[in-house]
Amino acid sequence: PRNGFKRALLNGDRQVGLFLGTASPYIADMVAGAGFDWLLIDGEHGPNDLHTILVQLQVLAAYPVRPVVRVLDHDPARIKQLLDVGAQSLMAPMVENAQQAQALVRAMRYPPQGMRGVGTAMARAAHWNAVGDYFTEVERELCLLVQIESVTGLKALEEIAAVPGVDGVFIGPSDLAASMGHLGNPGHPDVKAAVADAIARVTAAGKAAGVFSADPAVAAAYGELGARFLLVGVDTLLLRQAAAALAARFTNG
Ligand code: 3PY
Repeated sequence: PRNGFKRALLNGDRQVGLFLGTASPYIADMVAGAGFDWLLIDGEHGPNDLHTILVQLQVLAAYPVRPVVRVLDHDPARIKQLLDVGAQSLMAPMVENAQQAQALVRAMRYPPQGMRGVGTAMARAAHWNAVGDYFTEVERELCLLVQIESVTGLKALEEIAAVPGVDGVFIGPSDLAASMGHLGNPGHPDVKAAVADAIARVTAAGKAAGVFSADPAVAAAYGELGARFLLVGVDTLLLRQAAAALAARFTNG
């Protein structure tokens, strides 16, 4: 099927999204209709495994919202399994040079362009086959977002963005803050300036820029600067904040 997330990025349409950090299909179901354009199933920091990711993808398939899976690491074997269960859009953390980006592209492609193995236990691919030829469609519809979130990565931004098969570059403010000596303070003015500069450079390179901020004003400002795919919140934080606010009404004073 067509990858609506990738099309939106190519069209220059803004995509506003939420982190799914709980590994829960119930939470995925609850927020799927909330009005976000995309949801990031967090396989890097969330307590996910292949099965929890698969179940969330199955739940989200019933909704127009577009799922993206953040991978644990760059392991081609894990990437192969995620693609085989039907993930169309992947986001890879901690990319610091063009070689790493190229390896991610190769992990997502069949030979001769890449090194993805050809499996037959492809439940979701079978679904793709129902509407077209999987091996042709997969080349067109798979989407790769790479994360730049270190000072080293920022230095190599242009070479990373230029890699064919990289559809978007996501700047990770929390890790970038840590890398810049401001651990825990992604709102530090130096970090915000570095993020703004990176958004401009990714956009100038002709690729879609993405970024996260749980502060809506900061997220909106990054959007004004040209970030095309935004993460504006995290399910875990929303639940924690709402629960704490409700409890406080009855326990404080
Ligand atoms: C970061 O901010 O470092 C991210 O990867 C997004 O949470």
